[in-house]
Amino acid sequence: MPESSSGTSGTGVVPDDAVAGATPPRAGVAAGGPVAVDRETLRLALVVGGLVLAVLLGFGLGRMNAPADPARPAATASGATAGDGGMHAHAPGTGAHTHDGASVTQGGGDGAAGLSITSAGYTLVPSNAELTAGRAGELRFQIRDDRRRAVTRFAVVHDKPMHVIVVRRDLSGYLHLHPTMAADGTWSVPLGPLDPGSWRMYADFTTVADDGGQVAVVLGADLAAPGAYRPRPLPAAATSATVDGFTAAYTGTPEVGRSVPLRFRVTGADGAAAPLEPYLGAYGHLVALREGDLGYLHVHPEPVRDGDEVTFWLTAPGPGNYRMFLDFQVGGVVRTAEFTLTVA
Ligand SMILES: [Cu+2]
Repeated sequence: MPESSSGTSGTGVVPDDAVAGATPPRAGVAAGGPVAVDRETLRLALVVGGLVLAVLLGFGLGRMNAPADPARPAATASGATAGDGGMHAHAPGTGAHTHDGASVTQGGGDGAAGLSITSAGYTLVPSNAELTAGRAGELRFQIRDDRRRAVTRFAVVHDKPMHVIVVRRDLSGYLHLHPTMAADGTWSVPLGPLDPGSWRMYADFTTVADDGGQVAVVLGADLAAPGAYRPRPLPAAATSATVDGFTAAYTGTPEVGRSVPLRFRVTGADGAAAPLEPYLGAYGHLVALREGDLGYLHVHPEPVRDGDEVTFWLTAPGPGNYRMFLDFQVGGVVRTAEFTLTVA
């Protein structure tokens, strides 16, 4: 079954705090300027400003009270719906997401996600930002809403309600984890021994609001594993990678700002196509992280294979180096092939 990829929430409900974007300009601005104004002019300016405000508010209220289109999801408190043509306000820092098929990019401004610990009214709160290098531990965190309450309603996307990526800042040591949630909204997952260094975690999830609206969010936070950190240089760019005797290779040339198909093929040691098994609702799962700021890219898989090939659609947000991580499953074992990609 085709499932919605994690970056395209079909409903695109706007969080309540998006209304902050509609804050009207302060009336006093109208009376500003270097020239001193007399009291009457100031009063007039305030009156005019007030009228303009009243008109703006009336317009906004009119929109809120407009008859609901039964084909659309219910309006949120901000009065915005997914069907208002992208003209509504978004909270600063809202990640890239989709409204009626049109991509709306906020915050980072270029389509990379996971650069912020708080976005779209949600905040990632790790319980243990410091880990002990070299010893197995546990990663625990909550997702809190804009009233500091732990969120407990999540949509299952790619077979899981929560996807966590952990990677060291030099883009080594990639882990793709699926924590479990306690009733109080605390997520936890065992974490194997980590090499010392500065690590980054991403929580990739879709919340479900009381009205059923869904918001797809990727939040990121730094984790520290104290110890002697020797960053590894990024391996050279390549379109094939070998892991445990399997070779994954792709064709396609990513471009800045344009969605381009990358077609992956996995072969076994004998050179024949490996019998890929569905994993996370697809025949592979691909994450790309940007060198320099560790911006996180959603990469959307085609739900069906094209012969032996699995296709992912990648939009490079800008030139630079990326590390791509392809999870695939053969014989019940999930492996990760890693590629360095240079986008000109
Ligand atoms: Cu996952």
